[in-house]
Amino acid sequence: PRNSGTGPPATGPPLRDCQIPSPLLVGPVSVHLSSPLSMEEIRQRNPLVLPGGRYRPPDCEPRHHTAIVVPYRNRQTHLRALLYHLHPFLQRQQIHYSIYIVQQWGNGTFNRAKLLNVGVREALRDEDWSCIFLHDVDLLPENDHNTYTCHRQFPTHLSVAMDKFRYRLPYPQYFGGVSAVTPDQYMKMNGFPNQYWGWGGEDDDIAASFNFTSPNIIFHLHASSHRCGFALCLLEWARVRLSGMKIVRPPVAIGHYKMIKHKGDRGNEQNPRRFDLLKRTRLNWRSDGLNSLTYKLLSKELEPLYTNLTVNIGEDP
Ligand code: UDH
Ligand code: NGS
Repeated sequence: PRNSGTGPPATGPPLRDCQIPSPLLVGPVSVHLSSPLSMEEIRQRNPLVLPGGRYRPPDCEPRHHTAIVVPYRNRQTHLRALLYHLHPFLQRQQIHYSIYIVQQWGNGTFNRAKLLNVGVREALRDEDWSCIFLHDVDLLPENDHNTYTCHRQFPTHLSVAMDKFRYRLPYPQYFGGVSAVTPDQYMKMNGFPNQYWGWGGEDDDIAASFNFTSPNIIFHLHASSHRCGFALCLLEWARVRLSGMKIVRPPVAIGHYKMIKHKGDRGNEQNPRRFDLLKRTRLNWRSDGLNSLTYKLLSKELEPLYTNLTVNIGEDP
């Protein structure tokens, strides 16, 4: 059978390649956030999704193989909204994909970037994915022309126009929300930092190149009362740039996302050390990342709509 999981199909005549762009795309979609369906109802609406949240287009050979990695703890309602929305969205794009929820075990301080590292490593154990998406659970794409595929050369930042930032970037170097890398790009930048426990800064460590030609950043940081004095913002380089790459983005009209509103999470309070860490990215990026990642995978379950990885990533030292 064709849809027997990951990897090339075993039997049957060869299929034609999927068309680019997919003829199933509809463009802008309205995203409703009220009372998401149950997991069972979502499963019924997505009959071609296989255990582990895997999918392969049934009638053409996909050109893209994308793993979606979601850092996660205790956001059930958001997770249902994401799955309800993302499965049909990705199927319309005719890509071969799988959704990985990387759940931090325990009540210790949350660590988004470390969970992303775990997700990338575990996803690549399953399959030779050509692209890996790093996806917050509360962001729903609003236009399916925003394809979940990677740029050949450079990391991509997708969530360039979020409703909460009035559909523009909060500051030019913002890299939070939804981004994507190929395995090669990920290796080149030594993955993501493992040392950012709590909220903030880990996305800037990956991509932001703070400088003073960009008053928006300083404005943004002050306006949102983040402690970022003049000297502290003098962060010249982050790992994407240090590893010789730059960031690519879709047009603002296409990179629209709706964010599910919520309060800050317990266990993910602002990290007071983030600015000190950011000042040291240039020194630390080669030694902190993929090559220093340690964790214990506690379970891996193939749920009907996603692969559930529960992981002990240790505690903030
Ligand atoms: N996440 C969880 N559970 C948590 C914390 C974070 O699943 O307890 C995941 C989730 O995928 C979320 C992502 O990590 O989308 C980023 O979390 P975040 O709280 O940093 O970012 P978000 O954009 O919220 O969701 C920002 C508003 C709260 C900030 C308060 C800081 N003053
Ligand atoms: C910056 C944070 C980023 C964060 C962005 C948006 O200030 O991690 O705000 O945050 N950087 C630092 O704190 C150094 S948001 O408005 O979504 O809460 O992603």
